[in-house]
Amino acid sequence: MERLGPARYGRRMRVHLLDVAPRPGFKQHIPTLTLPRVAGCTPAGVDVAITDGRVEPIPSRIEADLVGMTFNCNNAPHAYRLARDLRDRGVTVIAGGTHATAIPDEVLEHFDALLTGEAEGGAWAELLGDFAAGRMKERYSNPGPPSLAGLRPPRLDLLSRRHWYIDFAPIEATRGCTHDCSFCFNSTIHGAGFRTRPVEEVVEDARRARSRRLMFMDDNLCGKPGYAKELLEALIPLKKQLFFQTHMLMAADDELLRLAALAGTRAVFVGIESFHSDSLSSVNKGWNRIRDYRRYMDAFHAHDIFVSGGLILGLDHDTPDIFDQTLAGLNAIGLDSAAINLVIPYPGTDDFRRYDAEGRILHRDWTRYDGENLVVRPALMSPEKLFEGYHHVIREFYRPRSYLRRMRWSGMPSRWYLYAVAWLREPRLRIVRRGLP
Ligand code: B12
Ligand code: SF4
Repeated sequence: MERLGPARYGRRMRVHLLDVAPRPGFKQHIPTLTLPRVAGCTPAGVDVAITDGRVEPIPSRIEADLVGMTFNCNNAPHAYRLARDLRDRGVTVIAGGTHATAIPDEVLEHFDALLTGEAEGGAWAELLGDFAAGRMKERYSNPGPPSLAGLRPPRLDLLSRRHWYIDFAPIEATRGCTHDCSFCFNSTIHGAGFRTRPVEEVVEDARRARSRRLMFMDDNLCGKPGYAKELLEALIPLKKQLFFQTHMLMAADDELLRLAALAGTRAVFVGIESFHSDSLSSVNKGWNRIRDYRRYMDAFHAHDIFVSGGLILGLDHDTPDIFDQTLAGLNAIGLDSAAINLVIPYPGTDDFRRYDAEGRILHRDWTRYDGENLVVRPALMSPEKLFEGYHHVIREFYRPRSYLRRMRWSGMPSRWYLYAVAWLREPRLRIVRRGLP
């Protein structure tokens, strides 16, 4: 790896990486992989520190030559303010990550430079090299998605140990997805296509992990069933517990489920999205077939795998019936836990451009682009009806009686703790009176 010399300062360059959040929350978080990965591909000779704003306060004085920030859309306004303060104090501030990749022109108004796409592959090293030589440009990116073979280990050692993280080791095996759902950010960050890491390198990371519980940060671990089977089989001897995101179609492959169970899979997150087939087709997810949901859930449960599902309310074919339809559907398939969100077209996506062209974007307050607030005018109901129905679905789904009924029905008594954790941590249970613009 390239080494950066002390040419500019007469000492080692200091880089501080920040995961921006307005304030640390009270709940524990899963350790992030994003900034440890960026730190991992930082050239030798540079001192790197990480502050994860979700779990620790961002220091009021940062002693660094260069600050690199990552942030989601809803934390962007806070990141912009922070960048302005740091730049006023003479610190060079650069941005990276999903939001910066999606709308670079807006982000660049607040930062000295930005890196779009992934840090590996040379782009980050080039930025730092140019900065050290006093010739930093405004924009950096790789010519194409970098290879995932031989990635340097993520600097998880830089995450603060004093703060609240759940006992999980973050890990990744793939990037990208084999699908192209219109609301998803995947192709924006990773480009089209699905890349996999060599199985032996993932297994080595799993072996070295400090926790027994592995949380895969992949978008769709089972996007390529052949690769997933090879990986899961290789993980069996490690006797770890696995948690990952996958598509529903995984449950159609019994061999895959069997290997997942043997490898120690405890829970998966799947995109259910909707119980309305036209709404599914409208977001390019017509391949999710509602008639198969129940069969798939039974298959996951038969292997003792807890299933959390993502749902979106307010899609373009949703009428006011969607709320009861969704609740009936959720109870009928026996989904264990759910992340129920309102439609959020993230700026920079085709969905955003379409809603904008139709004059349906209600506001551009990025802090409210979090799935709990209304962002677009629904097509077939009033915004008030959608907001009310959204809260109704959450209240009913998490009503202790219906929750316990689904828990008994799944036939997984050994997984009681996952139900308890999912219920207690569900942020959407805060039934708040906000969200209408
Ligand atoms: C795993 C994951 C989670 C996990 C864990 C998050 C964590 N602890 O880090 C969980 C389940 C908790 C989660 C929750 C949420 N998530 Co999430 N999540 C992801 C996912 C699938 C992968 C992220 C990841 O770790 N990738 C692996 C790392 C290595 O890659 P990376 O983050 O892209 O970083 C690389 C590059 O982007 C770049 N880079 C990134 N930052 C920087 C900074 C600098 C300075 C540089 C140089 C480079 C750089 O270099 C890195 C290495 O290559 C992404 C989808 C995706 N493909 O990005 C969504 C995603 C990031 N999540 C998203 C959202 C909306 C959420 C939630 C708000 C959902 C909700 N409504 O509750 C919450 C809030 C989380 C929070 N408060 O932080 C959105 C963000 C959209 C946006 N622009 O705002 C995404 C993009 C999914 C989507 N909808 O398409 N998430
Ligand atoms: S299947 Fe999931 S990860 Fe893949 S494109 Fe669709 S929403 Fe994104």
